[in-house]
Amino acid sequence: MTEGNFVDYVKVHVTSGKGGQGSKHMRREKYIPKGGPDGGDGGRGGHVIVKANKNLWTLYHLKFKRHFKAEHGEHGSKQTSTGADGADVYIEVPLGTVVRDKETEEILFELTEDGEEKIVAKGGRGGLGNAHFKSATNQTPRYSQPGEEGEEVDIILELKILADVGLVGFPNAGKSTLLSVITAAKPKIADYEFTTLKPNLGIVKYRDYKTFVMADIPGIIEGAAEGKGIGHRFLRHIERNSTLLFLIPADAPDIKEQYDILVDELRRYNPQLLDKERLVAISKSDMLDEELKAEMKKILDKQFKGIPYLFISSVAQQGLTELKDKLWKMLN
Ligand SMILES: Nc1nc2c(ncn2[C@@H]2O[C@H](COP(=O)(O)OP(=O)(O)OP(=O)(O)O)[C@@H](O)[C@H]2O)c(=O)[nH]1
Ligand SMILES: [Mg+2]
Repeated sequence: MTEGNFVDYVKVHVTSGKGGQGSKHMRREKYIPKGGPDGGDGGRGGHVIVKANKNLWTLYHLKFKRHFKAEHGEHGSKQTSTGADGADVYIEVPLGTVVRDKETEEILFELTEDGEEKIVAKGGRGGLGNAHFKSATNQTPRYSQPGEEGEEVDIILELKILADVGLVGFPNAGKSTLLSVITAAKPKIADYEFTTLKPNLGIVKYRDYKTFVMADIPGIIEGAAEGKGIGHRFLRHIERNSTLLFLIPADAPDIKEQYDILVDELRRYNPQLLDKERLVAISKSDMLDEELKAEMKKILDKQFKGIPYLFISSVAQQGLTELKDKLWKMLN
């Protein structure tokens, strides 16, 4: 997935179909002069349905298609034949899509499982044909019901990525490099801040065909929760991850301080993010020799107390198996 194709927010206009009109037909056949009412019911209007598809990762395919309209139901006809239902229209979305009413901003529903579907605009009911209205006192009703109107609504589709592990770190911490090394994803990597502008996803393949999904989001800086930098716009993409992997480079002036800033930004954005399991990876530790590492460990053990941390290097491929083992354990 290239960055320009990542779309996580779209507005669409949806209209369901109107129900078909019930028929007012009277049966007329050669040898049955007073056949009575035989008007059939109108068909149901088509629904507009939002459906989750696990093969989709963004809302890009909806970027240029902003209107969805389902068919009307057909009218009823003679011989009590019911009109056909209008065809439903499907809007396919990735797992983790939240659907809101544009006007009220209220969340209508979220889709989190493959194949899950929800009606977002209900097709109108078909009207009853006159055959239903025959009674002892009225043998020849000449009326039928009109079809019900369809619904029309503007909705917002918003994606919150459903990854197992979300990467959290300052810009340039080595997040994209890690993703590129332990998954097949090919994110852009460079020695400057805010290289990543849109989230990247990768599938980590792990012992005996186990897999989990990792999300790399743009770097977070102090003040992100208030809108500084760009990472805040993507913080919602870690709301659904079950585990957060903090990445702090070994050459950071103060590792624990960076960690505290990141935690604080998450808390300010959404305190529930802190209920997730956390693991800290000290990245780029190929830059440390064993002696320095041992010294840092002494300090970090005290600073991090119960918080699990480990040293990794994506470039030198160190600590990556241990990292995957730890993440897998946390996920299961
Ligand atoms: N020595 C060393 N350098 C690394 C390692 N991992 C990443 N780097 C370098 O760190 C720089 C930043 O790497 P990225 O992966 O782009 O960092 P990022 O966290 O994705 O940065 P943003 O997208 O800007 O948030 C690049 O120059 C990488 O080559 C590592 O394990 N060792
Ligand atoms: Mg990056």
